Amino acid sequence: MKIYFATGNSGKVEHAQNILSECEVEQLDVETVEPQSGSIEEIALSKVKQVVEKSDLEDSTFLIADDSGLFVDSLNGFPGPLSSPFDSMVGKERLLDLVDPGADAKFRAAIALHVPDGEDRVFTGKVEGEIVEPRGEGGFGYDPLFLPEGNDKTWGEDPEFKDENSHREEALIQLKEFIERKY
Ligand code: ITT
Repeated sequence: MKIYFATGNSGKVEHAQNILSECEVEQLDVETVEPQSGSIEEIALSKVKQVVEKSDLEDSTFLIADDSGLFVDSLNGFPGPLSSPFDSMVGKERLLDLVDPGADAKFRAAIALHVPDGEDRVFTGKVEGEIVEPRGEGGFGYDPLFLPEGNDKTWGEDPEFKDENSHREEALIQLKEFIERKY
């Protein structure tokens, strides 16, 4: 089975291909407008809907889109769905102007699936941890600032550990189980 992944981030596609090993995952880099919403589930669903409407996809197409972010508990989940603009406009390290090291936070991912013969669905994943002074060069985005619960290395220091224990990994495994059950 072929699944299109609507994203500009090729790392997300590579990760999905590793998990969805029975499928062929192909990147579809179509511009979408992210609605202003506090819900990554809603944003991921909106991304697939926009791509289905915009693209000339066949009726048999399976399509996924991901929305993800870092949610700081004491900031009511900020930056959350605004993680990408906060980093590009202000800089991710500036999160430490808003909270002290040790602040509870979580990474969350939502992956929306469009199927040809049914309702769109969302699969989610979450990893709890805390914000620390940046450590490590690995991973991307906020990885150096995130210390997952039960580990003494940030995701920037230990990207291999992250790969197997991430919010996106959890959502992708649920997606894989759903596809295996239904198709
Ligand atoms: P697409 O929207 O095209 O899929 P993107 O990279 O812009 O790609 P998002 O809109 O989901 O993805 O933005 C998520 C932002 O949250 C991303 O730019 C990072 O700053 C941060 N983020 C999400 N997942 C992350 C992870 O696993 N590690 C580090 N930062 C992450």
